[in-house]
Amino acid sequence: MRLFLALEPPETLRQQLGELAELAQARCGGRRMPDDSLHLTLAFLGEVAEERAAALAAWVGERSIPAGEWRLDAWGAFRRPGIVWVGGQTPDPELVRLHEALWKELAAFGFNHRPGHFVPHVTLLRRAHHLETRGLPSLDLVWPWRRLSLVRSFTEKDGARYATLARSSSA
Ligand code: 2AM
Repeated sequence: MRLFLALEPPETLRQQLGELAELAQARCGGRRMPDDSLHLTLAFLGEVAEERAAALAAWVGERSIPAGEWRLDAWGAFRRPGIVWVGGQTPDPELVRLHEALWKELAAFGFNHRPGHFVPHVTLLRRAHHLETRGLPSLDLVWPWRRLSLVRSFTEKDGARYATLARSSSA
């Protein structure tokens, strides 16, 4: 099964992000992420066998992560898959630390972190036709995060669907 570690937004923020996704879609086209799928990926694990997935779920369920706040103040786009996202103007240092600490621990499960620059972001649109985000409203949102989620991704005909398999306890 395809798994990743993520932060899930608090409900009020989820709604705000959904409204931004609607505005962005009107301007950029493409497919809007359903509100209940909005998330920040901290570590993408790819295909994981069932037994290892159960061990990962237990590991997530038994731990906590330090609490933090992520400031969302920038629109961005990834050209190749046509992604429009919201995130920070610079990668948030606390999230970068968390991302690095998680990958160190994941090594104990035999996962290797493929080198690549970590850009914390929330994907709002996929397959956008225009990647121009100028003219969209300026952002200043705060995402208070407390818990880590282990999420499974299912591929369906109209896009990916996600199911949360485990959550860490509150810090
Ligand atoms: P995206 O939203 O930028 O596409 C489930 O697919 C989650 O894992 C999404 O947040 C997706 O990021 C991310 N993801 C998918 N493939 C990935 C990869 N090869 N490396 C890092 N993140 C990936």
